[in-house]
Amino acid sequence: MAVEQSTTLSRETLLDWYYQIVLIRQFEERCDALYKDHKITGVYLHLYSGHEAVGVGALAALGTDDHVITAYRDHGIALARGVDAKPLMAEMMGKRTGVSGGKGGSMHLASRAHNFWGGYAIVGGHFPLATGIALKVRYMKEPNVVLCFMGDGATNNGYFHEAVNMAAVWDLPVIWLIENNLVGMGTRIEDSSGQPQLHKRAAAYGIKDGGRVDGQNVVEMYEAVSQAAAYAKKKGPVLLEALTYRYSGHGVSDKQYNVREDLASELKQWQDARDPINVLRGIINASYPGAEAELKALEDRADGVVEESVKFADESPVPTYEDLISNVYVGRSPLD
Ligand SMILES: Cc1ncc(C[n+]2csc(CCOP(=O)(O)OP(=O)(O)O)c2C)c(N)n1
Repeated sequence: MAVEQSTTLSRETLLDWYYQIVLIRQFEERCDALYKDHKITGVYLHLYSGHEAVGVGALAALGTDDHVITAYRDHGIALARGVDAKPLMAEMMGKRTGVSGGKGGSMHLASRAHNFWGGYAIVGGHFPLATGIALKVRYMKEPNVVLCFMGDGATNNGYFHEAVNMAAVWDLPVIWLIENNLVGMGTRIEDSSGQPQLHKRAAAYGIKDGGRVDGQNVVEMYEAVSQAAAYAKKKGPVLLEALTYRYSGHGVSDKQYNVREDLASELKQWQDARDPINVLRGIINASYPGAEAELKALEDRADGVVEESVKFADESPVPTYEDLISNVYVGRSPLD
């Protein structure tokens, strides 16, 4: 799908996207610090830093009644979907006021109010759910679309074939959006995929190939997902690939970038040349020069929002025993 920059985007829209991208970056950097401070716990913490323009551009193209689902690199997508930073940070810290009651944590957070269905840690486990949600949309004759984010590595999980194929057979309104950051944990895409241009797999399922988009450019992401959504609602699934880069490795404990000079230099190249904040700054300066003071004010605003979210989360209580056994299949332990 050729991406046409058909829309003249307003100054207000571009500034709003700038704010969202900066908010995600600051939120994630703060999470990194809180993890190192043991305030956020868990085996992994996967940050969205570097990917921000993918989530912000893609979600700007959706309506509030559309559906969103993703894997474990989910905090940034939740913020871009409009989930408030306070319950999000509280969730990160496992607090009762968290968006999932403190029981989901970093990898399993969701918000029904936002049609944001999570947050899944089992790689590929959310693909059949995306197909299922889209089946419901089609069955109920709703005018909506399901946007399913995934990593490049996840496309080699068997669920990818099953879920994408069924969505194709039933012409379901799904956008399969691959966030190709070149690596799955420590394995390069060329070492795991026979066809590293992942969008080309669309041909195998007879669905629309949405092409490869610059995931560091929020405007291109918005345009591509807008076109994909229009197509998916009318005709069926679209497979879209966004090229991006993860700034903090697989998770914050990933030491590859500290010990491998080639990776450190690749990371630096992406940060220097393709950082989504700088790319958008360039677009804003080209279209609406003289916005420097406003951009700084937006950065300060994001800083304040993150600060408040940490305070809120810090002061929130942990879940009670009753909380922990609510909304689960088994109420009390048989030993009680
Ligand atoms: C079914 C399954 N297999 C293996 C894992 C371990 N694992 C966690 S993340 C990951 C790599 C996924 O990479 P990708 O989909 O590219 O996402 P990214 O981290 O790049 O965003 C693997 C293999 C898992 N969580 N689930």
